[in-house]
Amino acid sequence: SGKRLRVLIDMDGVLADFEGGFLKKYRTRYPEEPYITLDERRGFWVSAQYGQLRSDLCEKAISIWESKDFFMELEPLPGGVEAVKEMAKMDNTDVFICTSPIKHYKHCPYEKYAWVEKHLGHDFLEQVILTRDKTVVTGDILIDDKPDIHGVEPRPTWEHVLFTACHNKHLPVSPSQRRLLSWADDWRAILNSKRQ
Ligand code: DGP
Repeated sequence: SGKRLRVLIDMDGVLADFEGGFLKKYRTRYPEEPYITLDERRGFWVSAQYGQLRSDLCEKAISIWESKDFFMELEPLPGGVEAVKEMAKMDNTDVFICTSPIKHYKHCPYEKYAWVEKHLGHDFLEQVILTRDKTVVTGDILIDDKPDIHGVEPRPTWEHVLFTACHNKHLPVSPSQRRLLSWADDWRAILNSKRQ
């Protein structure tokens, strides 16, 4: 085979259960307030949908992921950690975790590293890329649950494979965009399709 395959994997909504962790902590902190079930989630931005429900709920939602221990305590999504470990052992394959920290930087960047160390091991910290602009990172594939990924580079090198999440599962699939339905789906076939 030819050159090495570089796989970029998003963290929140792909490896770590941001949506489930958010809802659990929101309901604990604001037990009297209305909430949006995971089934009712639409759109990538949680705060936008809460703001539509009632304008003051936008900042209440934000307060959840800006809190200490929010990112650290996110549960792994089923099969994700195992898939990343298997992928990283494959021949001619480089795996990086490519994740955008929130701009409230007090806890999030530290806790993202701590999460990777806890679930993937200390050595895997070498593979972490924190960036607010994923278009400037080169790779063959980006597995990410955000439907629209834009930045300063108009022609990113990677193919964006949309990872299915509660907020994007109802979106019509454009014929040009491939999906990974979950980590039980055939991610090996997607990787192999990109190998020379
Ligand atoms: P990424 O999944 O790498 O694209 O990172 C996006 C981050 O933003 C992730 O931590 C989830 C978080 N997020 C989700 N909804 C909202 C929101 O409404 N506002 C902000 N500021 N961040 C959000």
